[in-house]
Amino acid sequence: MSDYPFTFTIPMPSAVPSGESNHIQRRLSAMKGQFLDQQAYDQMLAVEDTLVYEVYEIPRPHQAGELLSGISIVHPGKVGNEYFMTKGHFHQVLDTAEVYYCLKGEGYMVMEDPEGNAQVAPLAPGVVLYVPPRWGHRSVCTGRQQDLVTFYVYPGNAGHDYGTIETQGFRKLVVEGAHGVEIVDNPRWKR
Ligand code: S6P
Ligand code: ZN
Repeated sequence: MSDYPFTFTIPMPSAVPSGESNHIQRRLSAMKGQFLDQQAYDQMLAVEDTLVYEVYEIPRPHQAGELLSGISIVHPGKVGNEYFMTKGHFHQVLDTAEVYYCLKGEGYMVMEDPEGNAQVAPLAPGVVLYVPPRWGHRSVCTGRQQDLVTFYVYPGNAGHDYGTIETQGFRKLVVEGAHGVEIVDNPRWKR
């Protein structure tokens, strides 16, 4: 890990950052209970433990004053009619924000605050999304064949709270409907 100012590049189309990074891979098996259609999930998993998304995190100390940045890549696919997505989280230090810059693909950022206010923002190349403090967030890839690739930056001390989302998911789901992508209410969600 560099103690000096440093640069890196994000070569396209791979979007794998040059230089040192922590590569995290999340497969279907790591997402039990996250997709609404449990039967479709079990059937898919029985065939293959598909790679759903990857993160390349630029290594920095997880402490206040630092910025954590990296690349998030959500692969195309669906479980039932629900598009592949990240697990999603609130920041453990709830009062910390995050910026996403979309480099490639198409999709949405599904967000909500602890009071249950929901927002779903479209992502496309060139879109910068500011996720304010307190808003949980999950990225969803709606492309048929293309990855959703975003660059993110957030405070080093933010941490992750996955438990709240694991319990009942986000208020909104992104699914393929009769006429394409639809944002629908999550029937499992309770205030
Ligand atoms: C971290 C930031 C992203 C996500 C990544 C994977 O605060 O929001 O780096 O970690 O998109 O999502 P998740 O929900 O599995 O951490
Ligand atoms: Zn985050």
